[in-house]
Amino acid sequence: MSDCIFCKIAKKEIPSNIVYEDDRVLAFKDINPQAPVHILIIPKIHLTSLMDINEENSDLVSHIAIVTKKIAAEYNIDQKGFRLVNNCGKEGGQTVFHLHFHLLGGRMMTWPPG
Ligand code: DGP
Repeated sequence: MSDCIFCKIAKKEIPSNIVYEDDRVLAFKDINPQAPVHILIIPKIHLTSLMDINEENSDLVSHIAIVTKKIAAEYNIDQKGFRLVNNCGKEGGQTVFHLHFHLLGGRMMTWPPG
Protein backbone atom coordinates (compact mmCIF):
# COMPACT_ATOMS: atom_id res chain seq x y z
CA MET A 1 0.00 0.00 0.00
CA SER A 2 1.58 3.24 -1.14
CA ASP A 3 0.60 5.35 1.89
CA CYS A 4 1.43 2.73 4.55
CA ILE A 5 4.41 3.74 6.72
CA PHE A 6 5.37 0.13 7.50
CA CYS A 7 5.27 -0.79 3.79
CA LYS A 8 7.68 2.12 3.24
CA ILE A 9 9.91 0.83 6.04
CA ALA A 10 9.77 -2.70 4.53
CA LYS A 11 10.82 -1.28 1.14
CA LYS A 12 13.57 0.82 2.81
CA GLU A 13 11.95 3.97 1.45
CA ILE A 14 12.12 5.42 4.94
CA PRO A 15 14.85 4.55 7.45
CA SER A 16 14.45 2.31 10.46
CA ASN A 17 16.76 0.54 12.87
CA ILE A 18 16.52 -2.99 11.43
CA VAL A 19 17.43 -5.87 13.74
CA TYR A 20 16.32 -8.83 11.59
CA GLU A 21 15.27 -9.42 8.00
CA ASP A 22 14.43 -12.36 5.76
CA ASP A 23 12.36 -12.82 2.62
CA ARG A 24 9.04 -12.63 4.49
CA VAL A 25 9.49 -10.42 7.55
CA LEU A 26 11.32 -7.38 8.85
CA ALA A 27 12.01 -6.49 12.49
CA PHE A 28 13.02 -3.01 13.59
CA LYS A 29 13.19 -0.93 16.75
CA ASP A 30 10.01 0.90 17.76
CA ILE A 31 10.33 4.67 17.40
CA ASN A 32 8.69 5.16 20.83
CA PRO A 33 10.04 2.32 22.99
CA GLN A 34 7.95 1.19 25.96
CA ALA A 35 10.63 -1.14 27.36
CA PRO A 36 14.42 -1.53 27.11
CA VAL A 37 13.78 -3.95 24.25
CA HIS A 38 10.90 -2.88 21.99
CA ILE A 39 11.02 -4.33 18.51
CA LEU A 40 8.30 -4.47 15.87
CA ILE A 41 8.04 -7.56 13.69
CA ILE A 42 6.10 -7.10 10.46
CA PRO A 43 5.31 -9.13 7.35
CA LYS A 44 6.79 -7.54 4.22
CA ILE A 45 3.46 -7.92 2.43
CA HIS A 46 0.72 -5.50 3.41
CA LEU A 47 -1.83 -7.07 5.74
CA THR A 48 -3.98 -4.55 7.59
CA SER A 49 -4.26 -6.46 10.84
CA LEU A 50 -4.50 -9.94 12.32
CA MET A 51 -8.00 -9.99 10.80
CA ASP A 52 -6.31 -10.48 7.39
CA ILE A 53 -4.79 -13.81 8.50
CA ASN A 54 -6.48 -16.84 6.96
CA GLU A 55 -5.79 -20.53 6.23
CA GLU A 56 -3.63 -19.60 3.21
CA ASN A 57 -1.28 -17.14 4.93
CA SER A 58 -1.31 -18.30 8.58
CA ASP A 59 2.18 -19.79 8.20
CA LEU A 60 3.37 -16.18 8.40
CA VAL A 61 2.26 -16.05 12.04
CA SER A 62 4.15 -19.20 12.98
CA HIS A 63 7.18 -17.85 11.12
CA ILE A 64 6.94 -14.65 13.17
CA ALA A 65 6.91 -16.82 16.32
CA ILE A 66 10.19 -18.43 15.22
CA VAL A 67 11.69 -15.03 14.37
CA THR A 68 10.56 -13.71 17.77
CA LYS A 69 12.47 -16.51 19.51
CA LYS A 70 15.62 -15.70 17.51
CA ILE A 71 15.47 -12.00 18.32
CA ALA A 72 14.67 -12.67 21.99
CA ALA A 73 17.77 -14.88 22.19
CA GLU A 74 19.87 -12.19 20.49
CA TYR A 75 18.70 -9.59 23.02
CA ASN A 76 19.21 -12.00 25.91
CA ILE A 77 15.57 -11.96 27.02
CA ASP A 78 14.66 -15.49 25.91
CA GLN A 79 15.24 -17.00 29.34
CA LYS A 80 14.17 -14.00 31.45
CA GLY A 81 10.90 -13.65 29.58
CA PHE A 82 9.28 -11.16 27.26
CA ARG A 83 5.92 -10.11 25.91
CA LEU A 84 4.68 -10.43 22.32
CA VAL A 85 1.76 -8.10 21.65
CA ASN A 86 -0.57 -7.63 18.73
CA ASN A 87 -2.93 -4.68 18.89
CA CYS A 88 -5.80 -5.48 16.54
CA GLY A 89 -8.15 -2.73 15.39
CA LYS A 90 -8.98 0.63 16.91
CA GLU A 91 -10.25 -0.60 20.29
CA GLY A 92 -7.33 -3.01 20.43
CA GLY A 93 -5.02 0.00 20.41
CA GLN A 94 -3.79 -0.40 16.83
CA THR A 95 -2.55 2.88 15.36
CA VAL A 96 -0.55 1.66 12.36
CA PHE A 97 -2.73 -0.45 10.07
CA HIS A 98 -0.08 -2.84 8.82
CA LEU A 99 0.05 -6.11 10.80
CA HIS A 100 2.81 -5.97 13.42
CA PHE A 101 3.82 -7.66 16.64
CA HIS A 102 5.52 -5.81 19.48
CA LEU A 103 8.36 -7.72 21.16
CA LEU A 104 8.81 -6.12 24.58
CA GLY A 105 11.35 -7.09 27.18
CA GLY A 106 14.17 -6.09 29.48
CA ARG A 107 11.90 -5.14 32.38
CA MET A 108 9.18 -6.72 34.49
CA MET A 109 5.88 -6.53 32.63
CA THR A 110 2.64 -5.67 34.39
CA TRP A 111 -0.91 -6.91 33.90
CA PRO A 112 -3.52 -5.86 32.92
CA PRO A 113 -2.28 -3.65 30.08
CA GLY A 114 -3.84 -0.20 29.80
P1 DGP B 1 0.28 0.02 17.40
O1 DGP B 1 -0.28 1.02 18.39
O2 DGP B 1 0.17 -1.41 17.91
O3 DGP B 1 -0.33 0.21 16.04
O4 DGP B 1 1.81 0.31 17.33
C1 DGP B 1 2.43 1.11 16.36
C2 DGP B 1 3.85 1.30 16.81
O5 DGP B 1 4.59 1.74 15.70
C3 DGP B 1 4.04 2.33 17.91
O6 DGP B 1 4.60 1.70 19.05
C4 DGP B 1 5.02 3.34 17.33
C5 DGP B 1 5.58 2.63 16.14
N1 DGP B 1 5.87 3.49 15.00
C6 DGP B 1 5.00 4.31 14.38
N2 DGP B 1 5.61 4.93 13.34
C7 DGP B 1 6.88 4.45 13.32
C8 DGP B 1 8.00 4.71 12.48
O7 DGP B 1 7.96 5.49 11.52
N3 DGP B 1 9.15 4.04 12.77
C9 DGP B 1 9.24 3.17 13.81
N4 DGP B 1 10.42 2.58 14.00
N5 DGP B 1 8.20 2.90 14.61
C10 DGP B 1 7.04 3.54 14.37
